Amino acid sequence: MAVEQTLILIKPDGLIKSLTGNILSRLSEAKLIIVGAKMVRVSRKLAEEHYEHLKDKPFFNELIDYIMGQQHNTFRVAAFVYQGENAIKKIRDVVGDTDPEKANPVSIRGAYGRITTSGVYENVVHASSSPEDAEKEIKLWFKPEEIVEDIYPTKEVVLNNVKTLVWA
Ligand code: IDP
Ligand code: MG
Repeated sequence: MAVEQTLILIKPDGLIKSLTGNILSRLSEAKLIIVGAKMVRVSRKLAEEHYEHLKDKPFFNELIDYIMGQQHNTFRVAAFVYQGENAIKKIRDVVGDTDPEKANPVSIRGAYGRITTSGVYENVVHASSSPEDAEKEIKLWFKPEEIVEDIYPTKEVVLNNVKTLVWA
């Protein structure tokens, strides 16, 4: 089985409900290692790039507001990169289905998610769903220096006379 990386976000509803510790405990059941972790203030640009594949959906604008924290008045998400064998599926199993009503009640989304009256699924966490998505998402949310292992190729560029490492 291949060693994979996966991006986890604790969305604004997860933070405001004080579920951070609980979610991290649940994720630890997957027996993976954390190779990156930080708090992020989500710009509209980052939100739109992250959810680019959903831009034609009727709930897209609301989804962008949601991940930016507009609905919960808490303008941050917690971002983590987990690594290990079969990491993507192991984490998705603990996280549960996209729709909190369909998610297994013992999964994170089944236990803590809800469907708002306006329609967006407030499902507490994001988890990458394929190796391709994981790579795209991790490169979007993290700089190479913020990950404690060499997971993807990097290159050195000079920005304002300072040598900086970026994703190749
Ligand atoms: P995922 O988060 O399980 O990978 P995606 O299809 O990538 O699911 O959707 C991203 C996010 O958009 C979901 O986590 C959820 O918050 C929201 N979403 C997805 N599908 C729907 C829907 O049909 N109605 C309302 N919100 C949705
Ligand atoms: Mg997805």
